[in-house]
Amino acid sequence: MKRVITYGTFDLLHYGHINLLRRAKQYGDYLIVALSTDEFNWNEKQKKCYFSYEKRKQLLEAIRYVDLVIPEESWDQKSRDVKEYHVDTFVMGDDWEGKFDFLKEQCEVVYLPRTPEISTTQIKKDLNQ
Ligand code: C2G
Repeated sequence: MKRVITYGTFDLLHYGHINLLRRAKQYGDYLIVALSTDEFNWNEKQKKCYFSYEKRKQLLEAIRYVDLVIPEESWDQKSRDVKEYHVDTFVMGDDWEGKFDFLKEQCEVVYLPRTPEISTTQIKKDLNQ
């Protein structure tokens, strides 16, 4: 079984996220999503999520491409996760291009083109108009 992992906040889940998850799953048979906790988002990304970790987890678990959701609590857990979950392929959107190349010693690293013209930030801006 080929195992894939990806990381993110996935707040205000949208089709850009789904496109990423669908393509990530094509690299294997089992897709793990490491979902940023509320604390990690606030402390490390200065992001205030609209939906709580539990709600965002519930949404992700309902997606056909997703097999397991685990918490992302720190920037430096990736290497440990790759080992612990026997990951073959690490996938991220290409806004992170090159940032996680250190994982190449442990697994395949793939950066996928982001879906244009959609982001949680843009959604929030549009709703405020
Ligand atoms: N994404 C995408 N296209 C978009 C928006 C997002 O492909 N239009 C991808 C991002 O590149 C990322 C994933 O969807 O791979 C999740 O996006 P975010 O929730 O914004 O994730 P981010 O805040 O970048 O967190 O340790 C890594 C971080 O947790 C990544």
